[in-house]
Amino acid sequence: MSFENIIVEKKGAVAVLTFNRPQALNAFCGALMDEVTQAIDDFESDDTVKVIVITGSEKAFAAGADIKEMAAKTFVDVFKEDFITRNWERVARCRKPVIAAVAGYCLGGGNELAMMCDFILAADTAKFSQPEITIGTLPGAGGTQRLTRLVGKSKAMELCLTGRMMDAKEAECAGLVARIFPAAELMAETMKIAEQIASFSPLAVMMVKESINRAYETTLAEGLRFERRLFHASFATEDQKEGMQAFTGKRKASFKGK
Ligand code: DAK
Repeated sequence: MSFENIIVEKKGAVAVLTFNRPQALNAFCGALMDEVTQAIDDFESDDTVKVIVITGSEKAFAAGADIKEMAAKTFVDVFKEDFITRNWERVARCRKPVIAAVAGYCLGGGNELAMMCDFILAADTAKFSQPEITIGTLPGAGGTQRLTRLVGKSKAMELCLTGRMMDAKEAECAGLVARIFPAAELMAETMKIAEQIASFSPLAVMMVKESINRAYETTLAEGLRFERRLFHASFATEDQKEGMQAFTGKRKASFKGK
């Protein structure tokens, strides 16, 4: 499939998906989200892709869902067609690690999509907000839920009720962002981190991802049991044998995903 609103590149084991709708600051129209869904499907079924990076431009990761596309819709329209639910959750269901590399505006649905990724790396120019309140609505793709889990009730409430923008430093202190880099170094640093993750056992990587995500869905006792079972299961893989033998033999491990 050829894409009009995103650019997809493979750099070794890392697939990079770049939003490419500069005329609208990468606002997410339906066509763009369909392309994101298709691209993630493609990456997921390609065994040579180990890690996915999602990014935008220097000016904007994404300025949110496309307001012009949404503006005239009625309640009946959005309710009947289950508005944009169909193609919005694919990133959150991806089993491979997904990193958001964010520079510039990361607003509304843009921030919600970044939060569906496994972690966010930010340029020092990044600005985050949930501005839906300023246009008479509220976050619709997890903003009130994922943001609250990441930054806590008080800050999520203040951000969603005022719609104000938060800079990268504040976002890092609050727990939304994992690390910050100078804007000019964002992609190089992101690729280094992605390549490092891609060099590990893809099975262990998937297990880590499943286990951490389980922490959001269950009690501590259940989560610990889940982690223990996955830990035990990792001993059924060749990669665990290879990793531990390589350590003992003082050589670099070569993981096969088996
Ligand atoms: N939608 C459509 N066009 C947008 C846009 C957006 N969100 N953001 C910017 N643009 C367009 C502008 O209209 C302008 O187009 P032209 O006028 O040149 O044709 C162009 O991008 C450049 O924008 P500006 O001229 O405004 O640029 P500035 O540098 O002056 O300002 C800005 C940048 C980011 C501060 C400003 O553009 C802005 O405030 N944008 C709107 C931000 C916003 O409110 N975003 C939240 C949208 S609501 C759901 C899933 C998701 C959602 C809901 C439901 N479900 C699964 C159910 C999400 C909702 C949202 O994200």
